Amino acid sequence: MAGKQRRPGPQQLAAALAAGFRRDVLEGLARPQKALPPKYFYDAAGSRLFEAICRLREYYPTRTEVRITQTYLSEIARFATRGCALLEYGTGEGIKTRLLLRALKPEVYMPVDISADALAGAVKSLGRAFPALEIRPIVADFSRPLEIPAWGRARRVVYFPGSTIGNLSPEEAHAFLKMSRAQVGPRGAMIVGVDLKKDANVLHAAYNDAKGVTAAFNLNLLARINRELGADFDLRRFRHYAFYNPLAGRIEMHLVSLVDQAVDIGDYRFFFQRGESIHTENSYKYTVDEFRELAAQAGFRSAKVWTDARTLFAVHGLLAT
Ligand code: AVJ
Repeated sequence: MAGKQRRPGPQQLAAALAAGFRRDVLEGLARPQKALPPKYFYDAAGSRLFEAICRLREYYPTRTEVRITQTYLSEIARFATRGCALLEYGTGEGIKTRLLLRALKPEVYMPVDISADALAGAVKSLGRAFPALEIRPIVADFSRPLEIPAWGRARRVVYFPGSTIGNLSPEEAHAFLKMSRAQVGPRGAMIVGVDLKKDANVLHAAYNDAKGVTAAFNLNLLARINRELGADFDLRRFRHYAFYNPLAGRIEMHLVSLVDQAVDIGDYRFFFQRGESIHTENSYKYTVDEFRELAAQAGFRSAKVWTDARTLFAVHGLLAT
């Protein structure tokens, strides 16, 4: 890295991210509809709980996307082109990425993640599995505009699996796709995993599992605020609540206060009425055509769509237009 460029070191980055967390929490809880950004679910405990969610019988997206990727791997690799420069948003839990890396043999692989720890772990294990692969991890919050330092000369492809795009509102997803389109350039491509609209009962079960793992995942956000910001949330006084909102086309997750209560975060005190909620996540679902339209407005043509036999999940192959 050139000495002239002012890039923050790991310590500065960690401090900036901690300050961002605090600001986002205080700002979110000050709103009339209290809300917290879902990107903060994934501390070490939250990442473990999310991995447990992915193994749940009710939670179909992960295993369905893995199956689609396995089934159509050679087609997907042909679509993206062997030897491309691959940028992934998020580090994922590995299986899909490993399949793709083995089939694609990218010139360079650049995982982008907000968590330096998650990135370091991924780089270590991927480095062992793919000793010849050049890996350039990028610690960054991809929900904001970011610059990718060095792509090389190969064709640019963005991989965005896991239906993470569902966490964004359609307007935010549009902006995000446009940013990705600018990054990959005129010959670029994108592979995006998108959860499909379906029977609301199936969706409901996926976010209200019988073992309560999703509830624990949701409540861990309050535990994290206690741990990192010294707050005094009593987790027994909040309950996980998730439902499908058919008009908006999204699952909403909330934490509902079971009593009138006050919570302190440092010098700030927040009041909760019995029944009042903190909105913690949206998970938008798109039909194939809806997502095609969204991509088209951002300068992409959905050239390929791979789905499973039960049409639970879609993997879109987008080409720059
Ligand atoms: C990682 C955003 C795709 O929305 O299904 C799982 C997160 N939340 N269970 C999703 C999640 C509750 C997940 N995404």
